[in-house]
Amino acid sequence: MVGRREFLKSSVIFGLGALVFRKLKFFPFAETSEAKVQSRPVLISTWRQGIAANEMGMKVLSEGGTALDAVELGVRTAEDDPKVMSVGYGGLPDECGHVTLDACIMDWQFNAGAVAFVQKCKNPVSVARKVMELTKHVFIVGEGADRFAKMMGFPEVDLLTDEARKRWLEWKRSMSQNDNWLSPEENHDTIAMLALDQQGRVAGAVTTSGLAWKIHGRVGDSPIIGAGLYVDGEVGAAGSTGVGEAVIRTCGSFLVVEYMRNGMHPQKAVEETLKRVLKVNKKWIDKDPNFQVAFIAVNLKGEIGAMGLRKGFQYALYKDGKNQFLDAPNLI
Ligand code: SD4
Repeated sequence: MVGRREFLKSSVIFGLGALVFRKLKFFPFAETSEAKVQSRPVLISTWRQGIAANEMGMKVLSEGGTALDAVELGVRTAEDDPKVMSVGYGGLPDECGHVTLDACIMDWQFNAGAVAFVQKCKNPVSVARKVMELTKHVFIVGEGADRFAKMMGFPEVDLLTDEARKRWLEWKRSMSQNDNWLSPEENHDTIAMLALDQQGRVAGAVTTSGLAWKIHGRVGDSPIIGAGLYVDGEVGAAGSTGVGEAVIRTCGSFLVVEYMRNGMHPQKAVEETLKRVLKVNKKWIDKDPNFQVAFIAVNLKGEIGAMGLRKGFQYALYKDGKNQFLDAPNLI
């Protein structure tokens, strides 16, 4: 027979075990003693359009939405704005004059969705979320992605605005042997957005029209899980902007998250990742003074990281009730 003392002891052990199991296994995002909350919620987004995205994200959170809702609706503000010419409707086209959009989204439980080479829908991030929530797939591209978007009820839209067409014609007219085709000078403003909500759930989204004047069919890092975005509910999230090829070669966002998993502060994690990007891509970076890559990151404590390879990377940070537009430090 089990004595009363024995029974109590095993109940306590079982109870503690269940608590640990619950926290680590099913609610890895729940607060643990190491992941003491610094400040929540936290929203961080790349470039100037990050301000509006964060604003929207905070509204979504204050109305009871999750981190995932916040990033989806946050980045849609850039997709919908034709003045943001590197994202969504009004984005600059490829060399053939076609606007092709890429996006992805990921939550704190390794659910992920992505679309690339979308040409008829202005909100690829929401299509990516449908891929994530309604299919067994992660990534749908091209005609299939447009077809899927249509099936999901997204209206078909002509993404090329007059302004974007004008810019494309000017580029065509001024093409020469020496022009810096695909130079990132033209190519800022992909939006990557990360959110840590009040409950400690972390999520991210990235959406872009990619590098302007790219070869028809080219896809960059932005919709690639692990490159343009990575989220781990036990660790945090990271997202990127800049020359996608350089980020793909290093699995950039995944690397940032892995560095954080190994105990690095997000700022150190983005710096170490940029060092890797520089090492791997040196022959291209040395040749082009505009070659830019940048990362943002957040961990479960609400600590953030942001850094560009070169000077000029800016980001928006909503933290402690303030939405600020900030200059990030640079590596070189
Ligand atoms: C791409 N990473 O397609 C994107 C471009 C970008 O800021 O981020 N521009 O490679």
